[in-house]
Amino acid sequence: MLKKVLIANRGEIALRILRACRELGIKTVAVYSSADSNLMHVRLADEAVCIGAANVAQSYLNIPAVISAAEITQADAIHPGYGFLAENAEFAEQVEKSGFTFIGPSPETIRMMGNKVSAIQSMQKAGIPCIPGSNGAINHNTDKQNLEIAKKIGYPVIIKAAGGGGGRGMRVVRQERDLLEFIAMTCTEAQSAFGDDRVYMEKFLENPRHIEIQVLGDGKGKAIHLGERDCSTQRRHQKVIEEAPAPGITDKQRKKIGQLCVKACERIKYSGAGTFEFLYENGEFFFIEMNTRIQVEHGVTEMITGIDLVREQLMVAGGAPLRYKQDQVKYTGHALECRINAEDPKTLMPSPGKIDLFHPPGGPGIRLDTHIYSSYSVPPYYDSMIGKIMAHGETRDCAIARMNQALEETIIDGINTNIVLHKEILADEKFKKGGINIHFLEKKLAGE
Ligand code: MV4
Repeated sequence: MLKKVLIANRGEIALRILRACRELGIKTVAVYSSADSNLMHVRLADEAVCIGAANVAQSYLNIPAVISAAEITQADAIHPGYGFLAENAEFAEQVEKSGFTFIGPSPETIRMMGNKVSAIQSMQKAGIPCIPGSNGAINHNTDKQNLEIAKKIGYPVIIKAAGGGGGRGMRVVRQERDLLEFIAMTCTEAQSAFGDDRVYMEKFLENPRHIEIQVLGDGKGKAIHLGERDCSTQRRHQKVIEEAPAPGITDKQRKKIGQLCVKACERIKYSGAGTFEFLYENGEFFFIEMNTRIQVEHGVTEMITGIDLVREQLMVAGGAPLRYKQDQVKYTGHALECRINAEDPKTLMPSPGKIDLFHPPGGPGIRLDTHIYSSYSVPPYYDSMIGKIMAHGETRDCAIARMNQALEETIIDGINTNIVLHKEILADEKFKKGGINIHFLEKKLAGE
């Protein structure tokens, strides 16, 4: 079992990891930037090390500084959380070369999934349904070949950067006369953004939902899935609300796609928590990417399954087997998550500053994951997400009612937040009905 874990992150997820460590009797090391000495988990950790300046390049992305902190505190493992270094294969490799356990899959798996072309090829081989497309990079094709591929797929098509993901480096092509120019532009942008000019082509799905499958692997060839989450409520590729289960997905569909993901994980001896991202349209799942980290929205899965995903990450990294067999994974009720951001809900501009008063929501079925407290100052240097309110209930309607009340109870004075936006979404008839697609929120905000 792990004895001491260094938490290479900040904010609510750092606190979440600290809590899981405490439950397992694992000592904790917080690392923080000079702008973050007021963080709650820094106060609570057994040890804390300042690793650099406010700028992320000098602190949370500073690989030598993080590894040095693990060395001086004699930690035996590093949990990267999400964002920052969580999906950096180079980091995972250096962590292991320095003699520490990386809490996550192998550097090879992270690298393979980081390149979307190799991720799709590997998952297609493993039997995961993928979007009809070029089956690989198209950079070295002739113009004629690319025109033929697009014609065969059928317009509209989308050109995506192999090094992209999360909505970066993509371009939709609606007519043949734009194809070659748009491929060239996407290549140029991909080279400057990701240092890799490889691009690939897929059929463009007009109105999909974003549904993802949570998995856990023991790193030795055994894996389970924990069902799906619907993350379709997003704006500018930032998720706003997530829920589980996905409205309208049947037990039969869940079982089928879940089993395919498990098989793929077992094949690559996946270790730890992971997520298969799918677009879902007309009753079909299409793989787009795999995330090799714990995700922001993991809590909704925890609420409906009762399984602590961060504890499982720590246990598996310590060499323990998975605590659950697939038939022990049971789903109860419905859960929603509202991401609370320190931002102006109209302009989307970040709203850092001092929180004069914070009053958390509570009551049956409510979970709040946040690091904020009254008098905490939200620094301007990092992501604006300051917490997540989750609501669980027997039914989706019950979970929504509980979430409405939780949003009503929450007081965050001194900064702007997107709580008003959440209230508007929950009151929307289309949202209440369930099963909205990825364009719902942007259309709603545009007044459509
Ligand atoms: C797509 C797509 C439609 N067709 N691929 C955006 C983020 C990245 N993970 C993949 N993305 C998309 N890929 C095909 N073939 C539409 C999107 C997309 C999207 C996907 C998930 C959640 C929100 C989105 C918002 C805009 C576009």
